[in-house]
Amino acid sequence: MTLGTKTVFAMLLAMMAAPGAVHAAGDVIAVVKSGNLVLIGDAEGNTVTIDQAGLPVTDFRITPTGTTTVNGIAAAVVLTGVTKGLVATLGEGPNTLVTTAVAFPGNVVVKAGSLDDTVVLGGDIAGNVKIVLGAGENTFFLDNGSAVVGKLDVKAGEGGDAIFINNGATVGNNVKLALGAGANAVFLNPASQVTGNVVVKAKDGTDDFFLNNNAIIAKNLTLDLGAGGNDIFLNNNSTVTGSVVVKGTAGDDAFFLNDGANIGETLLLKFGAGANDVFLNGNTSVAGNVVFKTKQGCT
Ligand SMILES: [Ca+2]
Ligand SMILES: [Ca+2]
Repeated sequence: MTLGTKTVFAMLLAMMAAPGAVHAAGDVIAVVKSGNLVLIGDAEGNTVTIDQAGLPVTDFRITPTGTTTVNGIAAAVVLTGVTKGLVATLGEGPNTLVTTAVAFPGNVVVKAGSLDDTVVLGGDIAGNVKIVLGAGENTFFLDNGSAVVGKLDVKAGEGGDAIFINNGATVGNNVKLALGAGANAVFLNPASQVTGNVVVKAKDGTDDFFLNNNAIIAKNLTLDLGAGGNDIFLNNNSTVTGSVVVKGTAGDDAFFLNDGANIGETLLLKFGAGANDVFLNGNTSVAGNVVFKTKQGCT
């Protein structure tokens, strides 16, 4: 489609008449409902931070950044009476939601749209965490030293997503990451701990999984990574107390059990076709059986 000079001029006039439509600010409604802190974003990108610095335990401060407003104003809002968790529905994006040193007594649920969203959870969550990020290149961080007492579920669609359980962070129950197609990356960073199972599902695309130094998974690790050249690293002195099952299909997959890493039960690698590599390095241990299944190629 080509636009005539008159049409373009008319559009420019319309834009000048309604500057808000050109640089729409994006507003987040923040309320407390049934003990939950409820955030409702709009169709624009919304950026907000939540903290409790200097506030009573049931009070939360929501601070907008950039062009975002909260309840129509470009300044922090403090809400009181939060006795449960957080329900944030951010709408279309790109959205950024950050919590800093918060303590939520209940569950945290965050939903975002089809663009690139970022969610950073810092603090302690006494319940479960469910993060639904839609399509796009999404990023989720459980920040350093943060704690989720219950389960952690992250769902994302097409697009390369990155999930970080950062240094010393803990999850008290199962971690389930369903990341869809795209080049996804999952990091359980140094000294992080998951008390339950860790299950990662991905589709087409090159996926990477890192259980980094001294990180611990107290039950089983299951990686179902689909096609693409997937790389899996269980790095130095990391531990999976239960079994490790890794499934790939087409593509060159690589599995590394690095120095001092140990697996308490079975290691099962089903890599499908491709030039797959398996490295069991020095001082590593697998207490159960090691089973490697592939259609072709192995070094
Ligand atoms: Ca939004
Ligand atoms: Ca998204």
